Order: sequence, then structure tokens, then C-alpha cells
Amino acid sequence: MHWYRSVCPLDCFAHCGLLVAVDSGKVVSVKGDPDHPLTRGMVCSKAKKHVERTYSSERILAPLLREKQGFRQISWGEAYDIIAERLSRIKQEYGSLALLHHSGSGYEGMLADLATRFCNAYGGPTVPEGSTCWGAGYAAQTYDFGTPGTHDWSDLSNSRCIVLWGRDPSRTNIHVIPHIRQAQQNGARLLVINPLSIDTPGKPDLHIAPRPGTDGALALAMAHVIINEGLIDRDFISQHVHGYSDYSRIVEGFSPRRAAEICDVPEASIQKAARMYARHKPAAILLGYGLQRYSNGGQTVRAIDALCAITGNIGVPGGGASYAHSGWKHILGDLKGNHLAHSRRTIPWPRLGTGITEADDPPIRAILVTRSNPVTQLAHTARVKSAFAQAEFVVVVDFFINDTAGLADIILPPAGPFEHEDVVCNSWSPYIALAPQIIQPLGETRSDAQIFCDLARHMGLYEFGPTDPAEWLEQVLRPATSYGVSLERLRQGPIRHPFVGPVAWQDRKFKTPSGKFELYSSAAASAGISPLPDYIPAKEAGAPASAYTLHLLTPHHSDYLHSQFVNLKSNEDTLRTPVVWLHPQAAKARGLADGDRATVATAQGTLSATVRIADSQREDTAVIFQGGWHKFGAGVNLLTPERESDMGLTIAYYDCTCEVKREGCA
Ligand SMILES: Nc1nc2c(c(=O)[nH]1)N[C@H]1C(S)=C(S)[C@@H](COP(=O)(O)OP(=O)(O)OC[C@H]3O[C@@H](n4cnc5c(=O)[nH]c(N)nc54)[C@H](O)[C@@H]3O)O[C@H]1N2
Ligand SMILES: Nc1nc2c(c(=O)[nH]1)N[C@H]1C(S)=C(S)[C@@H](COP(=O)(O)OP(=O)(O)OC[C@H]3O[C@@H](n4cnc5c(=O)[nH]c(N)nc54)[C@H](O)[C@@H]3O)O[C@H]1N2
Ligand SMILES: [Mo]
Repeated sequence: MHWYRSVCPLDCFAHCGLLVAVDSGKVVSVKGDPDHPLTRGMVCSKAKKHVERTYSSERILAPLLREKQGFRQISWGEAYDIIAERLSRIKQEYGSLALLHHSGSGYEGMLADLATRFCNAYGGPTVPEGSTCWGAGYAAQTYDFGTPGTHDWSDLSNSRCIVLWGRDPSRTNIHVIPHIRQAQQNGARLLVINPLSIDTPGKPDLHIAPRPGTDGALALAMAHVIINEGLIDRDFISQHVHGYSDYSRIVEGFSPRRAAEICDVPEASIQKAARMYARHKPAAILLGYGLQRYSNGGQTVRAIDALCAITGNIGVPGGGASYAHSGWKHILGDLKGNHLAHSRRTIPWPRLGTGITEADDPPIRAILVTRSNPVTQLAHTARVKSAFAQAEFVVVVDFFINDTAGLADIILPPAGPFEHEDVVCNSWSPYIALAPQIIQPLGETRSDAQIFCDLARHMGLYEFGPTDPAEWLEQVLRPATSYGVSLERLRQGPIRHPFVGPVAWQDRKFKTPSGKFELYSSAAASAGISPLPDYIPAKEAGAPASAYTLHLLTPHHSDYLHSQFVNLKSNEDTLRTPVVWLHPQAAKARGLADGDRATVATAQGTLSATVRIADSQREDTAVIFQGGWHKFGAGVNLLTPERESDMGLTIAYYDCTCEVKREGCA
């Protein structure tokens, strides 16, 4: 048996360093790499499930073609012939924009971008615009700071107060937990702001559970207290902050009493939170992605960033409003080849289903899906499904026949993360790491890079460039050579981003139009958005209709990554079937008990689920974890609306209300 060093390529905060044991050409075990500078040997349950996924009997090991009776195995040659013939004909008849390319972050290896290059060499596809994930908060931090910026997790031990604002590290970011524990042991205060209770190492000093979608008002009211009680940092504001007087006028309108009503929390809690944050400096805010999945999500993040600015918690160890940083991808070679496209069209992601169906001149005739599962993961599944149904040719590159692949004409099976060489990075971890090939690709599977190199060659798309993935790997790394990045060096271990320090904005140089932190953003004004972080009620969460009295929250689960791993046998009894979590009072009011079957209904659709009771959530919420497959009777996006955030074109999944009724009741 031999142990190899690798990295988890999943789309999460960590990109854990892995040690992978191989015996007789087979991966037999995966564990954390204690030498990884960031993750230090700690891995979550999903990392270990890479082994089960690799060898799952349901994994697709050869290309599949849909026929009347179901899918039939075909050779790669046949698959490439069919794809080349269909795509060429569609391009001839309608132009390249009749192809929609849907790609996600299901796998974070750099070479997977060659799928985009293929589509660009084809002539340029239609692509979704915006974000399924973090776009509203990213845009907000760009207006405020110039770029998003995050502190190292270990810097939390310098904090005297930590605010987990709409972020649940116990489920999505376990590596910060030891640092929070350390800070609490040092005497730091812990403030949790979340409609749900979350697990933290020590009990939080304060938990505020606002009505979903109202955090903007809460943040403005905290600023009200901070300003009125003279807790602002005058020096920092005068030197580094733009727009304070306009901002303070808005803040005047948000007394704790007013916000207490909007947010449905005690007025005293707002005062306590404001004092706790402003008096225990340095104070760190860890911003999550939940609170920006609303129609007012961008301004919510701006209102929270503002707290950090007026208290001078910027550029100091232990401070910050950590969300993301502008990562490695900016200094690596870009394989996407956007310059190769002759044309390009976008459809907003939050309304992709409708957008595809309504597109004309040209209509969408073909859809290519890579490293994403849009049928399960995009809002308003019914619309996404009908959009797929009206396309004449759908190609999906994926491991399993999931909800999206189930609608494909051709499924191409990719090689898994241990079966080809790539480098892995994103804008959450400051490290870039090598994922070497440590076993042969299973069955006839091929890496995404190989598939799109092959297809480019097969279709004679010479603009694509080299058709050997190894050459592309060199091109990815070449621009970063001056920072000491090379394959050789990566073989010894991960490399830290040269410009991402442990503390964000230590130089107080903000890439905003004014060069300062902007409470007033003229860039936002030019984009037609309020230049100040004013509170505007969320569309649906802000005004629940009488038919739908519960806020539907669909957060991320600790044991699976979106829809990945849900189908594995070891998850059969726990994760596959849909569960709706209700507060005891909410269940009682609806005559529901733990274990009952219920129908969850929204304006978009219905879902049948088992009721579970938890008093760790607001009475007016229903919680269903995202990621479940329709195939197994789950799929929470059957319920979510085609709604977008105020900036960053992000899907406002949580700006959604529902009703829950005992199954069979009218
Ligand atoms: N295990 C695991 N880890 C993951 C992922 C996964 O699927 N599984 N996904 C990865 C990805 S792509 C992402 S984007 C991140 C997301 O990481 P997080 O931001 O931590 O997780 P989310 O589930 O998106 O939402 C976070 C929290 O927002 C809260 N929330 C919802 N609405 C509101 C609100 O109005 N106000 C406040 N204050 N809080 C609210 C929810 O209750 C939830 O606890 O996690 C990454 N890590
Ligand atoms: N209701 C609701 N919906 C949500 C969210 C929510 O909080 N609530 N969160 C949203 C967020 S934050 C995100 S980031 C999105 C994620 O949305 P997606 O990126 O669509 O989610 P995944 O389920 O991770 O799908 C990735 C797919 O890629 C496949 N895959 C993995 N590795 C490879 C590979 O090497 N090659 C290829 N070709 N395929 C591969 C996996 O098998 C999987 O089917 O979901 C969003 N959807
Ligand atoms: Mo995400």
C-alpha cells in the first residue's frame, strides 16, 4: 500500500489536503493530510466518501446514448461522432448561440475550464449570467472595499468578539471551529445572527434570530446604537471612509425599536449586540452566504460591512468582514478562451428556466452541462425541466444518472478526482494545490480536459489550441512562475497566494473609486442601485402572502456537497428522503407530529416530506436541506422562485415562503 498526497476538489471553503492510500491500483482509504498548512489533517465526512463514490456500482463507466428503451452504452468514437454531427448541424442552422453551456463548480480543477474553451472555439455559446452562490455578497463587498477580502481563519484567535452572521461553520466550514474555540477560551465574545440555532464550540454569548431577510435593518439599527453611544472610530472614518454623513442620516431612521419590529427580535438584543461588537475590539465578522440569498441580499451585506468600517475593524488582526478573497485564478493562465468566441449571449441565472424557454433569435436548441446539476440546484425546477425538454440535444458530463443527466441524449462519464492530474484552487482557500493522477481512470472514463480536447480535435476546432491536457496544465501555471509556482514545487505541497495575507486591507488601500471604504458607492448608483446600504424589505420574505405563512430556508447539509454524494448507498437511510424541519409550535398549529408525512407548498410547486421537529429554529420557518434528488422524491428547488438579488444577479433562493399541511389535507 502506498500513500499519495492530494487535495479535495469540491467547492467548499477548505480544499482539504488529503492522503490517499492505494493498494494494487485501487484507492482503499482517504484521510486528512496533517501537513496541509490550512486544513492540518482535519477532513469532513464527504472527503472519506470519495472512495465510495469512485467505486459506486452506479457510476457511469462508458458513454451512454438515450434510446426509446433507455440508455445504451456506446463507444467514445460513436459519442464524439454524434455530438459533432448534431452540434455542427445546429450551428449551421441557428448559429453557435443556439448552444447553452451550463457549468458550475462541482469540481474545482483548473483544467475543467477547457469545456468553456471548447464552446468558445465552437463560435461562442449562450451562458448563464450571475451566480447561483455568492454573487450578491461579492458585488456588495466590491462596492464597499473594491474587492472582497478575508482574514485567515487562524486570525480569529486575535479577536475579542466573533460574529457568525448567517454562516454555519459547523456544517459548511468545520476548519474554523478550532479557531473559534481558541478565541472563546481566550475570552472572546461570540455572537450568532441566524434564524436557526447553530452548533458552536462554546455557547454563544448572544444569539439573535431575525426574521429571514431582515438583517439589513438589524445592521442599521446596530449602527444607530454605535453612533448614538459614541462607539465609532472617528479617526478611521475620517481617514478611510467615504460617505459617512449620508450613511448616518439613513441610520437615524433605524432606531432599535423600529428594527425590533421589522426583525421580530427584542430591542434589548439589538442594543446588546451593538455594544458587544463595538466595545470588544478587534471584532471579526464571518459573513455567510445565506443572508444574501434574498432580493435585498446585497444591501444586507453592505449594511454589515458598514459596521466594520464605522468601528475601524478593518485592516487589523482579529477584525474584518470575511466573505471571500479575489483568488488564485487571477494570476493563473485562463483557459476559457473567451477571445475565441465570435458571439456570446447571456441569460440571467436566477431566471434560467424561463430564459431558455423564451430565447429566440436563435432559440436554445442544444444544452451542454459540465460539473453542475442545474435541474436539482437551480431555482424553480419545473421551469428548468421544461427548458431542457424543449432543447433538441442535451449532453451531460457527469458520474451518475442524476436529475440532469436523466434528461440527456448523451451522457459522458468523467474520470474522478484521483484519476487524472490537475491543480485545484478557488477564492475561499488562499492555497493552490496539486491533485496528481494516482490511479487509472475507471472503466472507460476520461477527464473533462481530455473529453474537450478530443471533441475539439474531432470537430476540427483548431482555434481551441493544443489537445493534450498536460500542455494546458503548463499554460495554467506559466503566468504564476514568477511567484514560485511550478508543477515540481506543487508536488512538494500546496502554495499560498502571494497577495493574500493573513489580514485583509492591512495597507488600507481600497480599490474603490474614492480609494476609501465606501459607505456611499457611486459605482452602485451608476448601476441603478441605491448608493447607500438602505434597507428595502425582501420581495416575498418581506411580505408573506396569507397562503404561505412560513419562511422556507434551504441551507447546506454537513454530509453532502449540494447534490453530490446524496445517492451513495451509505446515505440511503439518512439523506435521500426529504425531511422538513418545523418548530414545535408551528407543527402543533398545523396538527403535525414528528414522523408525519406532509406536503410543503409554495407558489411554485409542492414537495412531499417527513416532518421533524426542532426548537432550534424560528417558529415561522420551515427548513429543508438543499441537494436532494427528484429521483428519490426530494429536490427542494421544486419550491423555490425565479427571483434575483438586488446586485450580482444571484438566485434569491431563500426569499420564499411556504405552507406545510398534513399529507392528504386540502
Ligand atoms: N458540508 C457542506 N459544506 C459546504 C457546502 C455544502 O453543500 N456542504 N457548500 C459550499 C458552498 S458552495 C457554499 S456557498 C457555502 C455556504 O456556506 P454557509 O453560508 O455557511 O451556508 P448556507 O447554508 O449557504 O447558509 C448559511 C446560513 O445562513 C442562514 N440564513 C438563512 N437566511 C438568513 C437570514 O435571513 N439571515 C441570517 N442572519 N441568516 C440566514 C441559514 O440558516 C444558514 O445557517 O458552503 C460551502 N461548504
Ligand atoms: N435551494 C437551494 N439551492 C441551492 C443552494 C441553496 O442554498 N438552496 N445553494 C446554491 C449554491 S451556493 C451552489 S454553489 C449551487 C451548486 O450547484 P451545482 O454546482 O450544480 O451543485 P453540485 O450538486 O455540486 O453539482 C455538481 C455536479 O458536478 C458533478 N461533478 C463532480 N465532479 C465532476 C467532474 O470532475 N467533472 C464533471 N463533468 N462533473 C463533475 C457532480 O457529480 C454533480 O452532479 O447550488 C445552489 N443551489
Ligand atoms: Mo455556493
